Amino acid sequence: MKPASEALIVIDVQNDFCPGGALAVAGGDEIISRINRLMADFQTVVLTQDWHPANHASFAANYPGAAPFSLTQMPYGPQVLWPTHCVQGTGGAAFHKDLRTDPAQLVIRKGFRPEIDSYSAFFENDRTTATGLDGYLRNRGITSVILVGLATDYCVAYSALDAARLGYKATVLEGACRAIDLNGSLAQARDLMRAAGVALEA
Ligand code: VGL
Ligand code: ZN
Repeated sequence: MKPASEALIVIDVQNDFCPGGALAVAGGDEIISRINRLMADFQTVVLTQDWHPANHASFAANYPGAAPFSLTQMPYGPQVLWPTHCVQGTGGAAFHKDLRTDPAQLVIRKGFRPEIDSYSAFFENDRTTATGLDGYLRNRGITSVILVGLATDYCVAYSALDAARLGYKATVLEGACRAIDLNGSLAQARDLMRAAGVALEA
């Protein structure tokens, strides 16, 4: 068993990010059995759930003529326009049926405000609007977070970068993650994580 100061953060293991889903990540379902086993080692397990309203600003479908995976400019910076995914209450937003959810003490939903996306489990994409996860972890004496899930180069990386910025020891278990890898996003995310002091382990 890991010490009480370490938490496992399981990012967005939802149907829409798994094969057959609206924003499928290649091999997204391959990581689930390892994540289930990892949960047993941690006293604190947090799941995140991408949870968008249908009119969400990150959906290409909400911009006439916009192609999925194109880039737009938001007040908070550049934003990829995604295929419609993880709409609140839909099957696509549900956790994959094989993911164990009982061991988790907290589920953080994110991306629920129509006007702003939220890749990170800690802050929305303006990097300042808090989700509350930092307060929860701090109040429970957590100083180290181990991150797994989907996708390595978006929600996992943003969460790991914020964790490091907030002063947590942050480790990404890359073998328990899968990437979207859009226009070099995986290499860029890995470089940023390394530079921020995030430990990248297999
Ligand atoms: C994610 C793109 C859009 C992720 C979520 O979980 O990495 N990526 N929404
Ligand atoms: Zn999303």
